[in-house]
Amino acid sequence: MCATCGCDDHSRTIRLEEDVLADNDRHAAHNREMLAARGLAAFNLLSSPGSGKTTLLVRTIDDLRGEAEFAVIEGDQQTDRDAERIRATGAPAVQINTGKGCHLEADMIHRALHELDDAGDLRRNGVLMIENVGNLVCPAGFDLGESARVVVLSVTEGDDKPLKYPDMFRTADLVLISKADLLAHVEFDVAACMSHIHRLQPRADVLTVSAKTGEGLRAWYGWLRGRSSAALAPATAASNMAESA
Ligand SMILES: Nc1nc2c(ncn2[C@@H]2O[C@H](COP(=O)(O)OP(=O)(O)O)[C@@H](O)[C@H]2O)c(=O)[nH]1
Ligand SMILES: [Mg+2]
Repeated sequence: MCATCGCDDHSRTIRLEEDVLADNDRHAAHNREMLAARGLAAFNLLSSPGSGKTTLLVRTIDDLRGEAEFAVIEGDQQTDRDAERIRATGAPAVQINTGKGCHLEADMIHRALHELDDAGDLRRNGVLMIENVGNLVCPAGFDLGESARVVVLSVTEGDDKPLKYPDMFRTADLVLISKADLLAHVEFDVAACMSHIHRLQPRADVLTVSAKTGEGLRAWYGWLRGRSSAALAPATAASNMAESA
């Protein structure tokens, strides 16, 4: 009997967790090789449900049309509603339903990559967007082989979320504070939120955006270009951006 939590075999639980994560890391490394071989930049979008990930992806694909070739992997517990929203833009999308699972794992991404590849949808030097399952806890622990992690936090969720879900924000390369058009209607202190984020991850970039009004999207596209130089050519950027703010 484990003295810490009273379970039958605590050490076995920890060993199993370590095995699962080590196995995931092996698949993630393989995904990274596969993406690098094709010159693809891959972004893992993480957030709680409803923060605006799919809406932002749809607008990004529309605004950067002609500049970048996007492919999308959608993670959800059930339904292919988000993949359908992406396909409506003309971009290819593979839906992964995790069922009882609360996060995407690297081997799921590996299978989805092959599905996209077999269909001829993994364009050389393109951009792969991975929308993770809405959850601020579990997805933080699973490397998918992405180039960078983008955590989306909407202003309706409260500025204290980085403090409550530190693992998620500690692994962020970029935090998008979304639904900025609602700032006038909710109590959300952007400066305080940024300070919480930077205490956890000093190197994280933070941008305030609204997929509805277009506020901050120029900076988001600039960040994407910086992280996927082969895929997004700055020379054609200005003509394709529909910044309204
Ligand atoms: N006001 C406002 N609503 C938004 C914005 N982005 C998304 N939404 C709304 O938020 C809800 C959830 O959006 P969705 O993209 O499905 O979130 P996801 O679950 O993170 O993919 C929908 O009702 C969207 O219309 C935004 O920038 N401003
Ligand atoms: Mg979604």
